[in-house]
Amino acid sequence: MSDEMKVTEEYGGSQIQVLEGLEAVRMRPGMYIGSTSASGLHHLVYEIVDNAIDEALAGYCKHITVTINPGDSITVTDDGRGIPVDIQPQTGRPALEVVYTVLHAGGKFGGGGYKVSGGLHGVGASVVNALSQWLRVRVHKNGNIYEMKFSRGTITQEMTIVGKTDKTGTEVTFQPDPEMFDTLEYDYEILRDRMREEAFLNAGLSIQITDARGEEPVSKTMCYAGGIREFASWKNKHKTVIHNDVIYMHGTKGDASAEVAIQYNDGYQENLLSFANDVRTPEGGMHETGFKTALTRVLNAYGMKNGIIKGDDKVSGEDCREGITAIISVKLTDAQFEGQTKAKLGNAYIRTLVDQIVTEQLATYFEEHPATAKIILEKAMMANRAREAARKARDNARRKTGLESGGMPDKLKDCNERDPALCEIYIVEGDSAAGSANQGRDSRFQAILPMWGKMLNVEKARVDRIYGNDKLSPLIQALGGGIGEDFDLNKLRYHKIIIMSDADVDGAHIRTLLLTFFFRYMRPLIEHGFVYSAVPPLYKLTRGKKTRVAYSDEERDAVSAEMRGDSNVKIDIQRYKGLGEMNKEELWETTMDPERRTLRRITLEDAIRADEIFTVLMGEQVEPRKEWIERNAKYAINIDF
Ligand code: TSJ
Repeated sequence: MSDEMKVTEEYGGSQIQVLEGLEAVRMRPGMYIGSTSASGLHHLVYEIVDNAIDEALAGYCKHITVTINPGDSITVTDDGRGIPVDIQPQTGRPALEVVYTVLHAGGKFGGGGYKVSGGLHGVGASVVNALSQWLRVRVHKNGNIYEMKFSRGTITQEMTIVGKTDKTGTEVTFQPDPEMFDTLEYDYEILRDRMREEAFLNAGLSIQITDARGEEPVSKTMCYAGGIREFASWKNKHKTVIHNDVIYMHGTKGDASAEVAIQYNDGYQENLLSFANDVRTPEGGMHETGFKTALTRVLNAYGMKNGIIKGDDKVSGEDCREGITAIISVKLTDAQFEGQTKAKLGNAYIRTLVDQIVTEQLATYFEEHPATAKIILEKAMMANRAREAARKARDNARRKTGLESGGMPDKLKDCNERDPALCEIYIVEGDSAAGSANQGRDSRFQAILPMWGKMLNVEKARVDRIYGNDKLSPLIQALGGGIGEDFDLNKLRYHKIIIMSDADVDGAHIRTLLLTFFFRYMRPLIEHGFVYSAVPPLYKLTRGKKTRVAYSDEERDAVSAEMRGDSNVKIDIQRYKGLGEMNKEELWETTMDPERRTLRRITLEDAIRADEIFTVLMGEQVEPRKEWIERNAKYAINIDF
């Protein structure tokens, strides 16, 4: 009690509130910056930069710099008007002081779920001040340089004019408080990536980030005149896009604005990035909902109107978003963040705004760019067919394979072992190779499944025909884990699934088909590293009664030289044309014996590549297929995964 009295004597009433406010921040920092780990530490920078970005949004600032100084203090500067320094009538204090000492209500992590401020952000300066061991701010304004200093939220130097200037702007340097944070080390890449995002989201704004901690400073300046249009193409930079122009739409309603940029690539991933007031909203929310609804509606309407979609062939929302890269950015003064991590935008009027913008402007864009519209729509219809086919295949698999009854396909030569972790299944191309594999295997733990005794002409067969017919049923049945959404790794009967096919074009096709199938319908198999490619030898070398094999041209030459030794005897070299040429002993020794074989584990990247090749090879369009084959003709023999 007496302490409080003393404070009352020394400070005015409003000062007590100030200290109590900032003390609250130091008592529960997580409430204000999310956490006191690395994420919270970096958040301090974002809070300060937000203020400078507000100045840019107001139209007064073009360039922001962020510097990590030696010792991990941070300096942020802008070339805006400078924080006001005049005395506020309500408090009788300089506005600059109020900015740093008065805790603003709410905050993204606060209880209210609101951000309340004149600008879009700019509530966090006092929070950063409270959590800084020291903080110094300099304002260039009115021809003067004003300076003020703080320690852990309290003033250590009142606002003072320390020099003259002909510029305007704000410069802040702060040292995060070691008493408050678990870690004090800034990660340059994290800050750079976030600043890049800010630069994309605020077209024309230049942000320079510098790491001045090392011998040589590292620095990057980011400025994108095209804003989120460039963001979308940047996201696609390692992808093959299916239309060159980024589709851009924007609009405003009252204080709120929304913009959307779209570009499709030839992949299957949905790459949707949404932001509210430059803050990522990974859980989506009203802006995403508005976008998705409108996109689906516009694509279907365009397809029906132009006779591309007939009758019941409507494409679903998911179909419309296969291969999409979309940036959605909305700005509003009363953003409500909801959900577990306050990462979901709750303002319903934003849904209406985004929906309106996309409905009107995307339809117009499609009218003006029919070729692009057609490409996108065809991709969605392709996605729709694949989804339909997968559903049919699933139904078929359920019916025909009687997963529940546990019936096994006739062609499967199963192993005796029952523990899936110890079991292997070889998927073998062709009947003769399967014959050798059957006789050569160790039947205790190795199962053999022959497939495509007579190759179906995969090159001509369409996606839905392959999945729709029963060619894959025995495989689904043998593996036992089901398919698609129902796939269950726990029911899998083998933990090594080994594709054994020839090193020729047909073999490559079969691997492509199988990998694509696994990738699309049993992806966990690949993610868990259960799929392998057998590596059969390419050459057999014979000297008298001695034979050896080689898996590559280099090895062939080395082995040949070794076998020949000093004598000048002839070594017979035979190239295996296919697995079918090997007898059971040869196959066991070179390709199946766990002690001697080589297996290549299939990675997700391998599968993604297979999926891409498959799409081109099996797709509807003849031209891309022809092009691909021409482009890859010289490699076709070596397509290998
Ligand atoms: F976080 C912060 F407050 F410390 C901070 C603020 C940090 C940085 C790097 C920049 C800023 C900041 C604030 N830059 N520019 C401004 N602008 C204003 O505060 C400002 C200037 C003029 C007027 C006016 O009406 O004349 C109004 C405002 C809000």
